[in-house]
This record gives sequence, C-alpha cells and structure tokens, in this order.
Amino acid sequence: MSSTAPLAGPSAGSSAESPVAIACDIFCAVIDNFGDIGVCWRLARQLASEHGWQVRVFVDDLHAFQRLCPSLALDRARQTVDGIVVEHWHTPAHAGDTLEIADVVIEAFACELPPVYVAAMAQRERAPVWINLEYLSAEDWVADFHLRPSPHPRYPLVKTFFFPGLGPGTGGVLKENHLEAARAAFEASPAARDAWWTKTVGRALPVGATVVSLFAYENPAVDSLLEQWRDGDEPIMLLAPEGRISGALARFFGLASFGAGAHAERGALNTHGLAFTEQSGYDALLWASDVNFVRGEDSFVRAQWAAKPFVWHIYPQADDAHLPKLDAALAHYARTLPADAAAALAGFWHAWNGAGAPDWAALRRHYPALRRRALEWAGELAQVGDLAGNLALFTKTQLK
Ligand code: TRH
Repeated sequence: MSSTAPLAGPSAGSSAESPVAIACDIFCAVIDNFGDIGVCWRLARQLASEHGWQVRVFVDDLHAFQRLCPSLALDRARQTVDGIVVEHWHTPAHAGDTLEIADVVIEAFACELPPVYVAAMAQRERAPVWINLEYLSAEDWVADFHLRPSPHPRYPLVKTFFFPGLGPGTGGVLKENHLEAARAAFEASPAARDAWWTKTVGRALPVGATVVSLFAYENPAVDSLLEQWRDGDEPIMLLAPEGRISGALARFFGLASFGAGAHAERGALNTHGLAFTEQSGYDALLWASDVNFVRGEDSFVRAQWAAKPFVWHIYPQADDAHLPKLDAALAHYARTLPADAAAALAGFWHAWNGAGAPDWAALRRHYPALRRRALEWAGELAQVGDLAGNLALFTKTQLK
C-alpha cells in the first residue's frame, strides 16, 4: 500500500475484502562489510514471507548486496528480488524516482533518511510508524532504551528506537520460522550432508576430523591458532569462506592467495577455501561444522541458532568500545557453563579479539559442556522472540 494517498490502515476495507498488506520501506547505508545489508535483507525477506508485508529496500551499495544475493542486477535503479523491491539509493537526497511513503519506515543503524522523504512522511494523513533499527548489543542498558520514542524536532513525527538484544525486554534477534526445521532436517539426513560436502567442499565429510568454519576479520591471533591445529593430535578440517582472513591463510601456507577452491594440508590441519555463498546458503556451513568462528552481527546470530560452540570476532570500534559488548554477550552465552569451561571460552574469545593467546586445547577439552550450553542457549534466546515478529507486533499496536 505504498502511496502518498491518505492511509486507511493495514486492514482497511470491509471484512469481506482481503486485508491490505502493510507497506514497509527499509533504508540501509552500507558502512562496510556485509552486516548492514545482511541484517536488512534478512529482515526484509522475513517481513515479506512471514508477515505478508510489501517491502522495499533502499540500499546504497549494490556490490556488497550482490555478494549475499547473486541474482541482484548491479545496473538497475529499481528491481524486484524475491518479491521485494530493491531501490539503488543515491544518498542522501534520493528517495526513489517517485515519492511513495510506506506505512512503516525502518531507518537501519541510524542512517539518515532523505529529507524530502521525511517531509512527505509528515504530510501523510496518517504518519508512518518510524523505526530506527539499532545494532545488536547484549548490554543490559539495551532493554531500557528499546522502544523509546523520540519526537522529531520540527515535524509531527515520532521515531521509535528498536534495539535488538539477547535478553528479555529487547527486540531479540532475527530468526525465520522455518530455521529450526531446516537445521533439524540437515542434521538428520546423511544424504543432505553428503550432498553439501560434495557440492561445497568438493570432497566427502572427513571421518574423525573436527570441522571448523572460519569467518573473521584480519586477526593477529590466527597464526598461533593455525600452528596449534597443525601441530595438534586431532585432525582439523578448516573451512574458510574467502574474505578478509584469506590473506593470512595464504601467508601461512606459503601460497599467493587462498580463495575459493584453495586447499592446503600441514600436519593435522587440512584447510579448504570456500566460495562466499548467497546468504541463505551460509547456515549449512555452520550446521556442518563442529565449531564456528563468526564475526560482526548477522553471522554471530546465525552461529547461535546453529547451536554449535562458536568464537566471535566482534566488529572493532574506536576506543575499544566493542570490548564491553563482547563481555556482555559472554555473560549471556556462558551463564550456566561450569566455571572452568566458561573461563576457557572467555579466554579464547578475548584472545581472538586481541587480548592474550588463543588456547585451542583448553577450548577443546570443554567441548561437551560447550556443546550442551550451545543447545540450551539457542532455546533461551528463542524465548526473547524473533526480531521480525517483535517488530511486526509493535507496529500493529501503532497502526491500530
Ligand atoms: O560482514 P560483517 O563483518 O558485518 C559487519 C557487522 O554487521 C557490524 O556490526 C557492522 O557494523 C559492520 O559490518 C559494518 O559480518 P556479519 O554481520 O556477520 O555479516 C556477514 C553477512 O554475510 C551475513 O549476513 C552472513 C553473510 N554471508 C554469506 O551470505 N555468505 C557467506 O559465505 C558468508 C561467510 C557470510
């Protein structure tokens, strides 16, 4: 129902008529990497497929987006992908070729909406529900600020802060309705797993090896870890999607590069470079692995739903502002772990984020407890509710 026409409401019309879909515009400015568009795209697809919303995504970097969504055309100002309209957003003034104002406007990660769009929001007979979707943080203050309104200084508009989080009273994190069933089906089907290994890695699942996926930023701790894996007793099958850590792998193995299809073996360490998959394909890598190294925001969340022990490379911020966030996440994730397992996990996460040396043997020793906790935590996190569902629920209360 995107229009500049007066809004009759999400379920306008008589009860005999089918309800009109809620129109939602999501604005996403890509700062760097894939997390900004990764979160927005996942949210967009979920609002469309699970809530029946008509979603339009404004994004300023189609190249980053295309890595997650290969069917996207780079040269089109406007296109429809999976039923979602994608506008190439030329910030800051551009707001599409025709000015259409949605029922729900999501400003992702405090990106600035085009002034012309905001002015038109204020002109609408019924003001849109305006959401500022924040970055995920596990810190306690998040629950206090979640859903706080912020009146616009000049227009009769109210922006609401929507905070993702890991605890009660926050907006939760994204989780599709079908996710658990998809994971269970993959884990229950040797044929599905075999097919995944053949297609993705080009070989069968190695018997007896610990499978590790590695998605990380450049990381000085990686050399020490690779040495520990190489020199250890336990066979390690390392699966590394091509990206910012690939250069370090190439240097370690004395190769020119370590992109998709690369392969190297040293001691107990067997490493394969993987192609960066489309977004929906990434989950299977997490399900296929025993331990996952993830980063940023979206892969951090996916690792929690994969219910396998994981190591988080948090997005580094100025003045180490990210370190309290790392500890806040650990406080949730490690809450019921025995003290020695919690210490091994915290030590490893800290080392992976710049403080100390990673101790793989210590982490490995506590694997059974970490695996139990990973499963338990996925259940606890699900209690907070899925972000798209929480957002849809809040929006409905505002559109009544
Ligand atoms: O790419 P990131 O480092 O993104 C970061 C964070 O979001 C951070 O909070 C933000 O401030 C910064 O960007 C600008 O990590 P993240 O969030 O895990 O996003 C990666 C996305 O890439 C995620 O949606 C999963 C997806 N992905 C694939 O689609 N295919 C792949 O093969 C891999 C490895 C990842």
